[in-house]
Amino acid sequence: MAYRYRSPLTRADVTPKHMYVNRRQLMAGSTAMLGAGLIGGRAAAQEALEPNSLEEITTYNNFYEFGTGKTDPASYAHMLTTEPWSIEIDGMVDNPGTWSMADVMEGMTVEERIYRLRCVEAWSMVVPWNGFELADLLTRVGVQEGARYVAFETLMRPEEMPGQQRAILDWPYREGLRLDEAMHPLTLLATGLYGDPLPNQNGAPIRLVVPWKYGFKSIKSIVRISLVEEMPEATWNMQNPREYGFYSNVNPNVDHPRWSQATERRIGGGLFSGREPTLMFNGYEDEVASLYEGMDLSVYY
Ligand SMILES: Nc1nc2c(c(=O)[nH]1)N[C@H]1C(S)=C(S)[C@@H](COP(=O)(O)O)O[C@H]1N2
Ligand SMILES: [Mo]
Repeated sequence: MAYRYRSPLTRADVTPKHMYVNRRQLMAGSTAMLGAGLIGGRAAAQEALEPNSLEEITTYNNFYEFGTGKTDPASYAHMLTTEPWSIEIDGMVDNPGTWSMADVMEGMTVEERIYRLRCVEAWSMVVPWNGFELADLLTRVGVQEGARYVAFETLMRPEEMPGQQRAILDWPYREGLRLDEAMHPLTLLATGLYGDPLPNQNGAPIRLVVPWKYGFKSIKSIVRISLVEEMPEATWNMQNPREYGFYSNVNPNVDHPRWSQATERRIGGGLFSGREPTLMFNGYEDEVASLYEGMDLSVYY
């Protein structure tokens, strides 16, 4: 287990589900398990993920709707109106329609999860997201028999997103997951970070977070979620299928055609810190490797 939930004691508005889980386990007197380095079957000696600062997380971004530079989103994303916001949920679902943010959030428990974010450009960050499992929303929506993929779309609004005034990408930004990936408990819909609402440059008001995949799979400012039978179009995959596969699982053994994926540069790591080795599935191998059993990951990259 290469990630852990971290105490949000200073972030009072987040429901820290993991805290009561751990406390309950401790109260059950699992001293023997602790001694053996196990809590609830998971390694206690797991690496602590120290999050990047809010400053780092909000000033070094990829959000091409606001330009291709790393600081463009911080400069221009304030132009985006995020209220009111609604999500079109359609395709093979029992309850299709226009869901307001209030509808989406109803009954959802927002918790904090600290995840690694590994960009395909070989830099990385650690981000304390606030969100809920995509699976919880999909369950409420009612996924119908025959649905095999989930497709996502970002807002198309060139007057507020200057990058969309140019054909940098085939707008709107689109992404897709296989249904089992979408239902995986690590897959989040994030609505905040560091206990506050999501800053626009990070994908307000709601964005996907899939921690074992390269950052570009984590689509921002979502306005449409469709349950479909066929593998959906994904922006970077369409743009350059040789460089960006549909799966885009973090994999140090499969290089990008133009650079190595074996290591990464941690943003904010300091001038003298070296590159770190990239971990299989970004460190979430124990949790997600089974999704890809029997697949040749150099073919399905
Ligand atoms: N709509 C949209 N979503 C997007 C992108 C984008 O350009 N447009 N960039 C992706 C890429 S390449 C990365 S690395 C992450 C960055 O997320 P962050 O800015 O919150 O760190 O967002 C992803 N989601
Ligand atoms: Mo990225």
